[in-house]
Amino acid sequence: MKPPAAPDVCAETLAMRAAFEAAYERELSQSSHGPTPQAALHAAAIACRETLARRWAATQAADAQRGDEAPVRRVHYLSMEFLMGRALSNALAALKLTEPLAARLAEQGLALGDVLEHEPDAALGNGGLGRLAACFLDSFAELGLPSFGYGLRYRYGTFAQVIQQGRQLEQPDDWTRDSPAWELPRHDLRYPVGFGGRVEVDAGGVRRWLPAERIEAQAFDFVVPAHHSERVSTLRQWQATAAPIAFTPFCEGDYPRAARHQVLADAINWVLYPDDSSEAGRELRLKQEAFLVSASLQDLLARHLREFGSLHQLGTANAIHLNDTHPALAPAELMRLLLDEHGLGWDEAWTITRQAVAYTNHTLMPEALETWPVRMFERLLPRHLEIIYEINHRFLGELRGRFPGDDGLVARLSLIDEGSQGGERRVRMASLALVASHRVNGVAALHSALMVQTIFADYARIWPERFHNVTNGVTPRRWLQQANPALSALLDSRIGDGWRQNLAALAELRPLAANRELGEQFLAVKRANKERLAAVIQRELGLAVRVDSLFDIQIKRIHEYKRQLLNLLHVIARYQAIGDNPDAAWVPRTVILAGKAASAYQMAKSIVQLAHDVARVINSDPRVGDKLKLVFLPNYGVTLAERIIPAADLSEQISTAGTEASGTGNMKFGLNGAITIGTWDGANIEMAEACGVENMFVFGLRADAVAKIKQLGHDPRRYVEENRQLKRVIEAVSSGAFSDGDAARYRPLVDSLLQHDTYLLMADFADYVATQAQVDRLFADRAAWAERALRNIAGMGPFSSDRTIAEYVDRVWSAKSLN
Ligand code: T68
Repeated sequence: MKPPAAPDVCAETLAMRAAFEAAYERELSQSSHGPTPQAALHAAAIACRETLARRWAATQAADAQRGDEAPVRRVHYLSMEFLMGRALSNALAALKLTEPLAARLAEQGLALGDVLEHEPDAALGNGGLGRLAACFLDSFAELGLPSFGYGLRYRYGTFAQVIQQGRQLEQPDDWTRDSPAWELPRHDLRYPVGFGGRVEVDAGGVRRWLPAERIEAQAFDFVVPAHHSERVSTLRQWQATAAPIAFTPFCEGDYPRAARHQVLADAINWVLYPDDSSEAGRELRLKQEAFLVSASLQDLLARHLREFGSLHQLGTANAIHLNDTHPALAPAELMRLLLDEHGLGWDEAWTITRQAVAYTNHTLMPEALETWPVRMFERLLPRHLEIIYEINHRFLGELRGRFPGDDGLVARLSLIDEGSQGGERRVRMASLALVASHRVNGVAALHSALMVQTIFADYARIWPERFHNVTNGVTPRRWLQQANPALSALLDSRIGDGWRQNLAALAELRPLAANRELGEQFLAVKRANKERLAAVIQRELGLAVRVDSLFDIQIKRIHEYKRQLLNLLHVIARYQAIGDNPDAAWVPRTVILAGKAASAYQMAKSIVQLAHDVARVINSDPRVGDKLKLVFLPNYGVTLAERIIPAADLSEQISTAGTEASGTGNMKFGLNGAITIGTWDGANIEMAEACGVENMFVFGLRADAVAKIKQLGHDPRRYVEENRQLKRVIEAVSSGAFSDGDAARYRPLVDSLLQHDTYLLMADFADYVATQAQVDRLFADRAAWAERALRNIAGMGPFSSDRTIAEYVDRVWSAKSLN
């Protein structure tokens, strides 16, 4: 946490600006087409990158550890996902270059806003987990934490969502094609990663892995600047490079064979999360995880050895953080490196591993906990499997000592699922992460509590000290300062700009929340943001929406537990009610959805299609007019979220209680003055506590009631029979009212609701609809709405990722003991 020596700020700033302008002009002069927005974007990125590269070197020099002094722990954040979005706007703001560049662009007849729009999103993540990792990089820099984020350099990110006739199609997102050259390639950082082969035992009993294939990992650094210092943080992403072409097949004209190994290596970097519905997809995913883990740990070890000369302090000088179980191979790989490559004994290697490793869980769904078939491990990672067996052997031995005769406990806690129900034997990655970690945390208070009561109850019983909570947060630099400049300026004018660095300062807004003038100003800002979003909707979908209607927004991955379907059921109910009584005083609403469905998740895709079918019918019904519109914005991502969130009046956070680990969209909306309609779930609960539950719209069953209903047996049909409104909604969907009479289209969806209703939509429907009516009433009173929105903003201080990272440092990464 040592900042680089404080420079003479003014001289430094001027010198940096001059260097930026010179680099910008130099790069632009290379453009064949003159100062086009694309050329300006590229030139500005390169010019920023030069400054970032200098700051990177200064930060590394400041963070260098020495064996003879107590080191500040360096954090290594391993994550398969980093949902970075665009970088230029953030970099310009951090480097205080926004104004100079805007002025220069104006001279060239360009607008900064247009230039920024040409940057593609780095969409290297699925959802909240990946975006959280990106927020953490921002906070690492801001808090001056010695750190590295480690990820994979995906060529196509996730996928681009295209809607055709109301259905989601997935296309490769070729984001690097026009990407400005942000990255710093590190040609000197290359590590071999092995796959397959066999393990040999020599005469002395020493085991040696002879991989059948070796793929080289090369580092590319993505530099993330702090806004209030000259520190930067690093996202180091690995690129696979294979050996050159095979010459003999090439000479024989068999080019596919000559390059086959290159294609296979290349595939590691193609796409995030290849469709796991096929064996090939699953195998590729495991290879990706192993590749990330091995290259990152080799990098860590090389740095540590350079600085310390030996490995003994590795566990106290470094933290290795597992962002969910996707990098949970790390303890096995670290053990392999320490034992096989560096000759340490088991006990010392295990102590180091346990000191360094910590794990965050992001989901309570047992089916989402990662496991891998033992035979796939044998084939790809035979030495790792041996090490996992040995860890398990020692762990189960201890367990038998502590709980003699409790075979059930041993079977439940084993790192290997023996496949007793006729399935194949599998490695339980969460168990590996738990056994190897000195700290395990959930991401919101309820989630952490449920984690130790449900999925990890047995582990929590034997190691209660290991389990902690660290509630998520989001970076105010991107999610307020950058996404909502107008609201940021309003806040600055009332409470100063300290909130950008210390979000707790938002509490100063609380005494002003009832101020009429501020309320009016807030509503004017909101209206301007809604106009911006309305223009996007017009451009994307050719649909005009009323800017003074209530913008009711749900944006997130499409998943049954997140209950976009409940939202649609309410929209249909409202549509039917408007049809019955079109002349009533309806509060006009625009319901906006966005989100991607995983490519193999049929139910989620069906929900996307239903949204489009319902939208088509409602939006073209003349009886409805402006009273209700339904909008699905395609290809949800970080940049679209930056446009949508500042325009929201109402934030939909309606997961079944006990299913959403935390949510972070809820925080972004709150920060931007949207009022939440939500269940008592995830971080909604802590938001209600911080903002005042009376300032939110809370509805639905609580987690304990959900558990009880499930235990007693849920009968969804009873709710349908007893509620005429719900019955009519379900009948409309199942009879084909939204699918041109095609009653088969939504049969699986309706059957699932009527027969199982796993996520209790039927049980929560009535309360949800009644609560939406309260929303209408409040929205009709503009001053009261503004006051509540301001009270929400005032309460958002705790939800900064700066606070989250400070807690990780305190509760997880500094923890020295080996409980
Ligand atoms: C999310 N998880 C939680 N998982 O759903 C959300 N990727 O409640 C929480 O706020 C957030 O994590 C941050 O803690 C995800 O986003 C994934 O995207 C995922 C799941 C499986 C595999 C890959």
